Amino acid sequence: MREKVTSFIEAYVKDASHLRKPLVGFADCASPMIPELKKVVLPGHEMPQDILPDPKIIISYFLPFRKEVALSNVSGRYASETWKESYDETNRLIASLNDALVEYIHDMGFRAAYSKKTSQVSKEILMSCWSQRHIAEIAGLGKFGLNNLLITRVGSCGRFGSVVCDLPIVPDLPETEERCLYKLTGGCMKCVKNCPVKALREDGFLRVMCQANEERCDTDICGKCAVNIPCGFLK
Ligand code: B12
Repeated sequence: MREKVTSFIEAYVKDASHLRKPLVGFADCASPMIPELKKVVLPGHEMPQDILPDPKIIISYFLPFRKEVALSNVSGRYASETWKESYDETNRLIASLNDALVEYIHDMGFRAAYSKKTSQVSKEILMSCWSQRHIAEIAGLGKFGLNNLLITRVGSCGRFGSVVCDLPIVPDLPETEERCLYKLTGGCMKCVKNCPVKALREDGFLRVMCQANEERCDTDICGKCAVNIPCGFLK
């Protein structure tokens, strides 16, 4: 089952020229880390059972960008055209992949659904009621770095999606290996230096400041903290 789901996701995105091979992880819906999300993210964070009755597994996937996408966004104050296009294209792909994956799981005789609450709650509450990064962390896909992004074994430059299901799959465990150089050595801080508005700091991330910059870009993006950093691409 695990291989079937992974192959399905790989095949679905293989023609997307801005992406590399995806990573797929499987989170246990019974993990004690899941109820914690109501504390670490928002009290209104959805539980898997809010999405699907009697859920077993959350399929979490990472769609890593190709190096060219990241390289296009290194210089300049705002996001490059290629970065913006890749952002939009990947968001569309995540939506259609989720629908296709749900149908594929139904055809196998199982149930599946996904959260519709993945956008930020509002302009004031810059968090969502389904935090893809936290779900991916529980699914063993990576660990948070100083750049506030989840660093997977292939890097942090890319986007996450997820689907809740009742497939009989043995879940993955959260990773223990740190990949953030700052956390490992106290050095690097390239992501902090890249932030054009100093929203990303050694002592934390000011999401309102980050968002304000993005509004000025007239987009929902900037992404300078995700490019030209050692953890962007690891394999
Ligand atoms: C709201 C939002 C924003 C807001 C606020 C960002 C934020 N950090 O919350 C704004 C508009 C500013 C934004 C900006 C960006 N975003 Co955004 N955003 C989201 C969204 C919709 C919800 C995020 C959320 O709920 N966060 C919950 C809060 C509690 O989490 P948090 O702030 O990260 O804080 C936790 C972690 O820091 C964690 N943590 C645990 N251990 C450790 C250890 C260390 C050292 C640190 C620092 C933190 C940490 O603890 C904190 C509390 O729980 C998600 C999609 C989704 N549904 O998940 C995408 C998402 C997080 N964004 C993403 C991206 C790529 C970006 C940008 C690079 C812009 C772009 N697309 O080019 C920037 C990066 C900013 C940054 N460095 O964080 C990706 C992240 C991919 C990745 N590899 O991690 C996501 C997951 C979208 C996706 N589908 O893939 N985003």
